[in-house]
Amino acid sequence: MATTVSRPGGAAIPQQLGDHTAGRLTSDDQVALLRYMLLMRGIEERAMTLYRQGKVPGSFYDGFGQEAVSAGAAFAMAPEDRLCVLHRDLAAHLVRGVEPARIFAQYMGREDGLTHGRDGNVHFGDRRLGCVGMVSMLPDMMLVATGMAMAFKLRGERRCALTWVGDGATSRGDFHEAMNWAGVQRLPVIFVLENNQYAYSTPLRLQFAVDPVERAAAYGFPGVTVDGNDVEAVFGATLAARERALAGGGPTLIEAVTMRMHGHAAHDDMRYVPPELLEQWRSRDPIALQEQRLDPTRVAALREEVAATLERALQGALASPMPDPATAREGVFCEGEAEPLGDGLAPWSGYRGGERDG
Ligand SMILES: Cc1ncc(C[n+]2csc(CCOP(=O)(O)OP(=O)(O)O)c2C)c(N)n1
Ligand SMILES: [Mg+2]
Repeated sequence: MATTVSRPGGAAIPQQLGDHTAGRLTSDDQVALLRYMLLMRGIEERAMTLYRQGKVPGSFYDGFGQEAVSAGAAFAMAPEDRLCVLHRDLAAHLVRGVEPARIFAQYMGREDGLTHGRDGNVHFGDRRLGCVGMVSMLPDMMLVATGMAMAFKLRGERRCALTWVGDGATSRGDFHEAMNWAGVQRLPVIFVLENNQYAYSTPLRLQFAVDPVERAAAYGFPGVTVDGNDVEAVFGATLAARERALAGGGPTLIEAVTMRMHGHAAHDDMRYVPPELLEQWRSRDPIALQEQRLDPTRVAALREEVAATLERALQGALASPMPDPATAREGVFCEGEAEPLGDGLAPWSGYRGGERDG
């Protein structure tokens, strides 16, 4: 299926959708991808309400409209791979096995959250599931992912690291350092460039003169562009990049073209975004696109199941206590030997009985 994705002020990007995935995703996989996107959207919608009720301290960031980027990329990764998850990539945590109740609790600063109340909506990751929680300095997680990939190479391990990176973060020096080292060392790392048209209020045309995906060639590895609202296209591109990395082919930069449908954070009314641009992207909602591929009866049942799951999760999180203030200084710094990261879930059925067990 061929379609186009347009950018404001730029030429249309031709897309070849579905080519990578033909024959690789079962209908259960397709439903699973939709489920992760519905969970992400449902959690973030409910969390926005909690924020407005004053139950979420600090700021609130979401990835409304970008669900396909984290769900599709994380779904292509194996349990032993390692992920650095950014602020608009909630579905990646879900794919790796974080329960929705823990996410609600995290946002509300409760004891049962991933950080037990040490942080809120953005900086978290379950290291037992192979995820590194982000730090705010962007795009430092590219360097962390590159470092993990360097370790895999030095140890001769057949594993891959992946991080997401925003369009705005590509203008920083760290982006170039990570790209350069990954290219020189041919490291098994995947950079998913989440091109959502804006960095805070700055549109793409004020950020760079050359599309950053084209920079990959300058560092000696491929840059590919996919429709970031098509979860199967993101999955397919990530799977291909992972296979390349494991075969010793080195890194890939995947540009997922999408749109930030909400403000930078909950405080931002995004009046600087032209309404017609939003309308254009609203008609390409990633959840609606995936639903069109599936049996409507199955979709309806799934939506009901997700709503019930989220209601239970929310009630569970609301019942979670606030952390004991006396413990505030515990678990902030590493004491003693650091434990290695653990393996996460990798629900893509293609790993069952395949390379993982073989
Ligand atoms: C080094 C650095 N400078 C500034 C900031 C403040 N900041 C946080 S998010 C953001 C915009 C990031 O835009 P982009 O990379 O496109 O990601 P998006 O928020 O659009 O997903 C900025 C400037 C930061 N976190 N790190
Ligand atoms: Mg951006």
